[in-house]
Amino acid sequence: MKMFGRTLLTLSLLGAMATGAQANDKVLRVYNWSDYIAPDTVKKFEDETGIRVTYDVFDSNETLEARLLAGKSGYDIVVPSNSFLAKQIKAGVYQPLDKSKLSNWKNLNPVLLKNASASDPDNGHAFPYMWGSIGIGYNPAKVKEVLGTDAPVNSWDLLFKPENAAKLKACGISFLDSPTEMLPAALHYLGYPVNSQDKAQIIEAEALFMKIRPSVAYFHSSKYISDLANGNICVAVGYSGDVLQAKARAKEAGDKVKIEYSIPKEGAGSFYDMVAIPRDAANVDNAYLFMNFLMRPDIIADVTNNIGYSNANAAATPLVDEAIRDDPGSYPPQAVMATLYAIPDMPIGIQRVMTRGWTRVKLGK
Ligand code: N2P
Repeated sequence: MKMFGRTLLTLSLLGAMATGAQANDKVLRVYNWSDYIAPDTVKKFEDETGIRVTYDVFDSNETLEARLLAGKSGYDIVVPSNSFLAKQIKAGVYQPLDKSKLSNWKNLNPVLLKNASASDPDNGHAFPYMWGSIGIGYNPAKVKEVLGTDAPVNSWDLLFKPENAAKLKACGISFLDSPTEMLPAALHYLGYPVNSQDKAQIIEAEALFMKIRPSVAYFHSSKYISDLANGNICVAVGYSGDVLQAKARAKEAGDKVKIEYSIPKEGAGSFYDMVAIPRDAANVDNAYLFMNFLMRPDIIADVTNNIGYSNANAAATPLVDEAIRDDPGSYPPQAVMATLYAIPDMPIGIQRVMTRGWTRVKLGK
């Protein structure tokens, strides 16, 4: 009997330890783009589930990829762009999705799912979170001051013509720090395929950047939001929603600075950012809960309403603020959509060529 009692005690102790372990397991580690979620999204998830979230941010696919390929990233949820996804799936970086754990999958936009399936057949590893374009954020007053009223703000000429860039230097130009997104913009401008693997063409794209390099204040993929908003720079090549955030911040700060976003008439790059679970994630069940949470129309509409990016959730559209739905930067009209090209998925060897070229551009030699 005593023995039995002790066994019971042992069992209940083990039970308590297991519960304790489970309590510690109520954690989730998320690695997302900066400025890419509503201020209270994570807190709402924590309050509803009791799961504690560690939320870290990056601002380029290149940074995320380096973490993922090194292995043991420690993250349970990551958000690569579709242009990096296919390669990473092949490298075995992600777990296949168990859609039976994602009851809200039905809310996703089938057209966008189909588009995203080009990098992930049957959407087997990831779902689209937000999408956007890579265009030009600018301060109309300052641009007019240096280039006059005819400044080609609706064309890549604004920056790729060295004489324009040289004048804009006075008020500040920035580009994204991403070879895989910026070199295709130059290739496109030069009339080459955006997914060119021809090294001579890539070198020409690099040379185009070299010509305007002395006029560029910096290459960075998140700093431009506040710099545009507070008037420190006047033109930034950036992500659609980030420029819209700059516009909103400038407005909140007293409306002295005005910011606009333009998708150049020659066309611009577009991306889907995809939510996925790394192969070695430690908290897979919690990752599914978070994914399903992000697929809720009320949650994801609130994210869009805060960050200005279009989400990929059809059921959420009626909940998106009309001002955002009507903003051609967030939801471009069909004719503009037709000019967008997908940021290409480049083989690793070409990606390396681009990265080396980009390092030279940034160094200016
Ligand atoms: C958020 C940028 C996300 C869009 N700051 C780039 N994929």
